[in-house]
Amino acid sequence: MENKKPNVLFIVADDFRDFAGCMLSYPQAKTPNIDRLAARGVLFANAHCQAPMCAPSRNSLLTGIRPSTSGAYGFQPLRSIPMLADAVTLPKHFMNNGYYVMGTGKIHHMPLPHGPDPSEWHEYWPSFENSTLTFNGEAEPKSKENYGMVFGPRDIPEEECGDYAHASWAIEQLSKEYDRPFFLGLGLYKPHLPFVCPRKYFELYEKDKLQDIYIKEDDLDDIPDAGKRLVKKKITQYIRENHMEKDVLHAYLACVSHMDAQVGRVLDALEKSPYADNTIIVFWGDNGWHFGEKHTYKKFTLWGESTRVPLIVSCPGKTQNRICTKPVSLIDLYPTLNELCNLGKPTQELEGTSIVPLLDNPEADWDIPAITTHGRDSHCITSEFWKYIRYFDGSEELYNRLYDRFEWNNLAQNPNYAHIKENLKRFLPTVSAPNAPGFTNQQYFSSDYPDLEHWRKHNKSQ
Ligand SMILES: [Ca+2]
Ligand SMILES: [Ca+2]
Repeated sequence: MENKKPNVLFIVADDFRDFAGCMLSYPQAKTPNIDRLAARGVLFANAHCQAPMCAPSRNSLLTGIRPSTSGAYGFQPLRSIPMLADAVTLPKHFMNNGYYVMGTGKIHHMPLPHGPDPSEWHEYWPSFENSTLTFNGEAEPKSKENYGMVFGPRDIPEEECGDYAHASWAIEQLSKEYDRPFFLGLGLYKPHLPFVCPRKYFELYEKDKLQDIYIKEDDLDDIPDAGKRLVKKKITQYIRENHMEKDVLHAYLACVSHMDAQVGRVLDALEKSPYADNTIIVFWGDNGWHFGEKHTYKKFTLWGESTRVPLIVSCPGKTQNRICTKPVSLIDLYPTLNELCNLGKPTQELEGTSIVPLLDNPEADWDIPAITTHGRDSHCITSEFWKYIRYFDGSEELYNRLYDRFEWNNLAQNPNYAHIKENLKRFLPTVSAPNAPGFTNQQYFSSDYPDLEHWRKHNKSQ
């Protein structure tokens, strides 16, 4: 086995913010299987996506190219972006290096034309045209009135859920024999909206005992207009007016546990398979989610709730139950896997950095921050202790992550921290590609900010 290249099990969960139990961001979250994966790997507690939305986050990870370099800031299909049209994606790179490459579920943003395509995967289930299954119970009224907030328990057998089916297919592949190493991608659609899943996962939690999300009433007062314009006013008001905060949180946590259970089934299958000792496991979430923090819901911001994601890398014989607080990025996975599997030199220049040194020693010196981009020229730089945001209009935010973990106190205008700001600014991308066709910068900054009076009244009445 010594000389054999390792297999790769590559698992992504959609819209899964830092609510893995082992991350302690929301300690009541029940993710026993992700926790046990963390116990045999390195849990990156300060990992960030390159864009706080599905398509650009995944396109950047899959190509190793930053949104600011490619112009892929929005929901454009990967191959429609001129600079990415011929990029060798991560699965394709494995294919080029003699791997058997197979996938299921949501790994690319959507089915074709977003991807996956037959040139880069040997097999995709159920098909290249229909890559992600959803179950019948999800066909609920999603309307303008409810802002897509469909949630609640469903009385359906778990076996009929999309993610269950995707996991089952992955399990089946783990029972087969291969004449070469494999790359197996599993894209789980939960906990993405709609927050619906079998009732038993709702019953894991007592809604009334769920810990409140920390929200600072005047949190937006020290935030520049460009930041306020990221806030989703209407959906936030809708949830607050209808007193649905805890229901939404409860439903999300249930979907997290449902997704975690599918991860557990696949981990069990791998452990029982002949591949247990020679398979690298990577688990990641593509972007975060707000639950009212900064008076917004969903993603699409540069604040920590949107940018921070779970990331676990487990390499048999190499990693064991360690937590790394150094800043890392999803874009680092391409060069990391390239190094771990000793593949050939990647075709295009990769903009991430291999985090293998942090797998060897999670406390190694590391001065490369994580960079997240939302629309052209709006970036967030996250270091181990600081966070700096610079919007397209030059306005700024600066937070001390060590003493202000909720990013409440914007220090950007405080002259005492000017040197910190200057230091972080050095990492702002120097390339600023125009938006690739199909998206404009305005689409990222369309809403106005909420009427906080409304929220204050609502809070007092509770
Ligand atoms: Ca997503
Ligand atoms: Ca604030």
